[in-house]
Amino acid sequence: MHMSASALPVRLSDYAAPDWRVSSVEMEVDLDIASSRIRTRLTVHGDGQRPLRLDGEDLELLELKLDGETLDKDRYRQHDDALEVDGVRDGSVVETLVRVKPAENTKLEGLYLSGSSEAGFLLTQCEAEGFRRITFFPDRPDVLATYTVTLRANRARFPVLLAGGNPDGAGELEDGRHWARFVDPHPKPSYLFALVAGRLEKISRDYRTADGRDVTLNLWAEADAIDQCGYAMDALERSMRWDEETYGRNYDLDVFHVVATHDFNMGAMENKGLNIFNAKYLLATPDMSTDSEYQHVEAVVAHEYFHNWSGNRVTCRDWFQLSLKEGLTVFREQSFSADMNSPSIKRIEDVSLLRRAQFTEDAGPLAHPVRPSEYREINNFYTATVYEKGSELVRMIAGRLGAERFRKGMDLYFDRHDGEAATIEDFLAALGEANRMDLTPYLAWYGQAGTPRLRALGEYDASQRRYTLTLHQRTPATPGQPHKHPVPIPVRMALFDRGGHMLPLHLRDEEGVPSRECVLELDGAEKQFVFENVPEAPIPSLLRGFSAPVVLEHDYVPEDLATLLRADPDGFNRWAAGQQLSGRAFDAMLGGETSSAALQAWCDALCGLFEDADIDPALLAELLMPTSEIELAERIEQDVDPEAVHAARESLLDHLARRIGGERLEDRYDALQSVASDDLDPVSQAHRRLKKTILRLLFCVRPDAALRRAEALLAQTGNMTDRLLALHTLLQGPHADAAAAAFRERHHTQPLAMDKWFAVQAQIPGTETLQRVETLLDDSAFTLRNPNRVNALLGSFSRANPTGFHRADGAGYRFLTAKLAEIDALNPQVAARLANAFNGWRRLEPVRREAAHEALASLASEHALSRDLADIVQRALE
Ligand code: 0A1
Ligand code: ZN
Repeated sequence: MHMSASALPVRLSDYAAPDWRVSSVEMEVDLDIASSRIRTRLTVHGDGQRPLRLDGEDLELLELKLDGETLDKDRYRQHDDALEVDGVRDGSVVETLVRVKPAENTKLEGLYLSGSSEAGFLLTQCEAEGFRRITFFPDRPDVLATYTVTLRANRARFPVLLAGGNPDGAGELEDGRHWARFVDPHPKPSYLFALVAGRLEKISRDYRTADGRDVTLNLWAEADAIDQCGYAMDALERSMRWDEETYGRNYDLDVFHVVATHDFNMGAMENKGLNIFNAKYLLATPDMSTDSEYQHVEAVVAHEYFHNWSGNRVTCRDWFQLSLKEGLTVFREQSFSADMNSPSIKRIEDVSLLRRAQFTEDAGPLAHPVRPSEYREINNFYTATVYEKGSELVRMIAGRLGAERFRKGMDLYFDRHDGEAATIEDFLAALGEANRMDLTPYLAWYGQAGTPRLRALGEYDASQRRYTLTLHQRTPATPGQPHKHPVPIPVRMALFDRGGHMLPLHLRDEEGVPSRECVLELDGAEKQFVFENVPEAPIPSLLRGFSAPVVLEHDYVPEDLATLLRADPDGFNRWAAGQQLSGRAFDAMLGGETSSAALQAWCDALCGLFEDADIDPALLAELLMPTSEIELAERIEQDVDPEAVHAARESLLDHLARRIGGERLEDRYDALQSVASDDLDPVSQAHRRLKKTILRLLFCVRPDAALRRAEALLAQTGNMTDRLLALHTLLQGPHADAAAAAFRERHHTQPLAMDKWFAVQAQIPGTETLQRVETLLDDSAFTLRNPNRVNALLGSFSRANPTGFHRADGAGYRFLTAKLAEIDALNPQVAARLANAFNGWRRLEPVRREAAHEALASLASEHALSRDLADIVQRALE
């Protein structure tokens, strides 16, 4: 067994307050591409009982001083990952000088180079543990200090020098060098440190906060992209206003910088006063970006800005509390996006992401609680569970409190813990105490992995006009957690009559005016709820708005789901009903039942909605699409055959397309296309969304008609949403290569467009695609060094192309593991994330299961893997 010597796990139960704290950090950084020097002075505090231990990784120590005196070798010890200094006293100043090599840093963690040595710029990424790759420091989030940072560099090569905080002077030095100083008065953990240096352009805007501070907003990018920042600037301003209005939170420095880079491991980073963004979440133009990318830019700009309070002003005590900032900030970001756009479409998107990414994670070998209890590599815990499920937990609690009480609780949380490193208990305590409520039962959600199954059983007693709803919960076992406890589950619900009208709810023992919607609290394993005066056997609409992150099990007859799909006034619930119905139709199809009642009911309802002149076209587009292959595969307990899943889903689409009819599809598409514009307004966006769905359906019944329309669209359109739709369609026809070449020719100078070019080809269904992906590896635009490029080609292939990746001969698996070994040597974080594609391997049918197992096992045995990748592979194999 090769793998790699894996470190001992870090455990939440072992948490101890730091021996040494740091009150202030002074840094002097001499920047250069090949070699940079960092001098750091730390003022430290502690009782002196133990040596001062500073984390450090890949640092060359040049000097070490304690209270001004250079230390002899017998006064300190240097380990692989730390420096231990003896004789440190309370209030001592510890000074280190180190050298690092940014251009050789392919991990993109610490100080690194974005772009080429000649034209690129320097930047840092510190979360979670990158600061220790810049200087020696107690690199843990509960050590908060103020930072004074002086940057020095050659002016011609690095005209722009930025660090987090307020500017505090700048000037010239000898030999064409210059300097700039920044002071951040807000105590912060080291993971929020950042600097940027190079040739960058900016756009600026003045902003006055609600509490009267004048702030300069600067968005920075390389010269060729600076005209692509306008949309992000507007989004930033909207985010700032929203946080003032919704949470009463203002920005707190004189300047706010945001920088775009094409070389970034994640989406973006909330460094105090100096956010750094993966360019794909900052730059946007109609010619280059899809509608959904515009939405992402708005959401990620908001997310990082919102972190200024939920994460920066109040940070996390330790990395187990990661969801304290991430779950909360995703929740805030989702609420903002819902306010800026269509709330029901936003909820549909969020829930379908949760089901695709988080439910699958929770059902596989990497399942972990929102607050994990141990980790080997923290970078592997920036997961859908910590982010998306974490957000659902905040949403549940916010729903439990109601808007006004939630705001009161949030005020207390922010005020009480401002400048502190807090825990999830602190969060629940503040929300509870502000409202004299006990929210501790919700803590159970944070500690337990797995998606609860909520069973609902309805019984109608006609003689009593009484409807009894029994709710029952059970959470399947997950790795390391065989026994589960009940969690509080709020079930928002309504009752409908057979005609699709909502019934007034007379819940037994409840006073007051009957409402049409209520929230039932399931606070144990099982509970019954009795509704009186119910005139007929009702259709329950359960878990409205997705009121809890659970899987709902209820024995609906298909016709009842169809009624909800047709008639529920809430768009999200219509979609949820349609998803359940298509799931049932899928089950039947997979079992060989090609014309099930569920399929009929689904097609009939959608066919009716297709003719409905009042329905929002964006919603219609969502309703017309059956559940994704990834979610459908989750319905199968064991022996998943991805090809069979694909075929069954295709046949659902086929039936629907035939039921609606080729002619009607063509007419509707042509009508939408006749009024098409490239604008970003909601109506144009909704039309594009519907056009995409219709072209997909049309391709099932009249492929030639669909291909003709795609050709025309590719030639005519001025926006990326349409162009990508056209390319996606044409890639499945006889002129695939010509279409791909035309797109490449047009966009070869735009990295973000080229990512889509790689991605859309990697997603062509079928066993042939592996060959195409292998060829694309040799394209001059491909490189394993750029995370976006790797994710576009290899991520799309392995995660968004089930029939391509899961070839029965195992070639997809062997291909991916070979690439994983290469990528791991360059960038462990990227490799580890890519390896998640193997998550569901144990549930595959035996032939594929064996092939996947073999590929994973040889990856582990034949290579010395990074801690990041070894951790994922090990857990997958356990
Ligand atoms: N905190 C960032 C995400 C992030 C996490 C880790 C990173 O490097 C390993 C970079 C960014 C966010 O939630 O936006
Ligand atoms: Zn975040």
